[in-house]
Amino acid sequence: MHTDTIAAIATALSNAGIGIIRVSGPEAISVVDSVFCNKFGRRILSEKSSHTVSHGYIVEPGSGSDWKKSILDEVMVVLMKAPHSYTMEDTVEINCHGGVLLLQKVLQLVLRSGARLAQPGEFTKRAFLNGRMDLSQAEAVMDVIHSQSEMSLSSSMEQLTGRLAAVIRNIREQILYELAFIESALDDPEHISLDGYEEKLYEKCNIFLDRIEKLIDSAEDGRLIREGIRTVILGRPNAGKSSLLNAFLGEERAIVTQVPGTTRDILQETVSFRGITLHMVDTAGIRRTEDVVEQIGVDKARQYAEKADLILFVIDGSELPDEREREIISLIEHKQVIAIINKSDLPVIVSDEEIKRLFSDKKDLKIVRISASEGIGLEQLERQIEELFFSGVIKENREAVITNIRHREALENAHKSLLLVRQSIESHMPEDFYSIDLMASYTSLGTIVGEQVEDDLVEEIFSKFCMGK
Ligand SMILES: Nc1nc2c(ncn2[C@@H]2O[C@H](COP(=O)(O)OP(=O)(O)OP(=O)(O)O)[C@@H](O)[C@H]2O)c(=O)[nH]1
Ligand SMILES: [Mg+2]
Repeated sequence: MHTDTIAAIATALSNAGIGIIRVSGPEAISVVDSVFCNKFGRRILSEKSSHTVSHGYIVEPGSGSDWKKSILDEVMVVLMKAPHSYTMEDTVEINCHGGVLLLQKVLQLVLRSGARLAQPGEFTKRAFLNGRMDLSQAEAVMDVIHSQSEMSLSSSMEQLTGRLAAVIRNIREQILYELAFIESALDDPEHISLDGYEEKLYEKCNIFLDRIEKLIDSAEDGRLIREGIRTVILGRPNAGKSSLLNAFLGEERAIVTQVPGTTRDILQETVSFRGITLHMVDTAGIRRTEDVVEQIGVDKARQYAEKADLILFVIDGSELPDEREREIISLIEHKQVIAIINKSDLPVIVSDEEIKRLFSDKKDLKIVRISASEGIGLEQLERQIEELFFSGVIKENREAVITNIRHREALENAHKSLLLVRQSIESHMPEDFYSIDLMASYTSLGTIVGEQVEDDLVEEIFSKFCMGK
């Protein structure tokens, strides 16, 4: 019944030291065999017996004697042959050492070698269909997973509204138009002529392909979905928030002046260091203000703070804290906070003890001293963030990362189908051939914006599962 091979990242996407990619299906062993070799560069997996662990490297398929140059990660590979696995199919689990980005790269390699990205819950669905568990057990697994990911799911939906969804809806509408046109012409050849239509459709396909390629490119560098730790810089006006953002970026991205209230609107940038990605938001300094525009900025700062994974609270070390600091603290009591005492190049009058007191002795409060304008203490700040991240206290937005992989796959499928349409036109196939691939492309794009019809009950139950389960 299920003849294809599926793969997904099975572990939480926080840079947790180890991440597992699970591959299941009749080709699982050969797929992994093409990207995995032992320390002598030999492909050994197909010779191994069930329930064994092999040590080796993930390499580009077909890298031959040059395999060492293409090493992506050092891994342990667990082999479980059918029917002695969770899905009761041949299953291979790759235990990677790298972080989130690396896991994605390895997964991409596995997908390119013949596996397909698993649907949410598909591993469990196979376990069910192969008789490993009954539906109620399967649903129980689903409940647990679902409750954990509910929060992050809503955030990924948020990210979907906007540019990406608009572009995709637009391409779909145009494809639908072409589909309807072909359909009508075939139905009513007397009134609607398909003369010269081939060239027109060919041109259209080129335009669609071009737009989809652009989306794939933007998925490549993470612009498609904002991923990373949602980090919000808060502080009173003039504390040095924008200077901090600029220091991280190494460029004058945000406007910095000595006038309090310089930043009016939020400013978002992606910052990466030591394998961690921060989605960083610079905000308007929080204070009471009569200025309408500034007030909107302050309100936005509050909203972003609420959704943040990490707050960087910038405090001007050369001035005494007052009610502005107290107000900010009341906003972020339940958040992961790093208190940053800035302007340490000036005579600093704020002590660690005072900050701790302001936070009512919050136990896990981290305090770092920096000078944003002089670039002092940044490394220490980065190390602090790194520590919080690797200890699992703050997490990367998992759904966004998954959504990103899923979108890319859907975009690539839509792209492939459109290439097939072009091929059919080139070889002068009958028009109903175009329809088939146009429809396939329409459907693939629909999975991104969630507008594809799901009528199968089992499909629906299992689609609520998380990836990799
Ligand atoms: N001496 C010193 N001055 C700094 C430091 N960081 C920022 N400043 C100065 O403080 C002033 C305010 O800096 P900004 O980065 O604009 O502060 P902000 O918190 O973004 O201010 P708003 O956008 O108005 O809320 C500027 O004149 C900066 O040059 C620092 O580490 N040392
Ligand atoms: Mg600013």
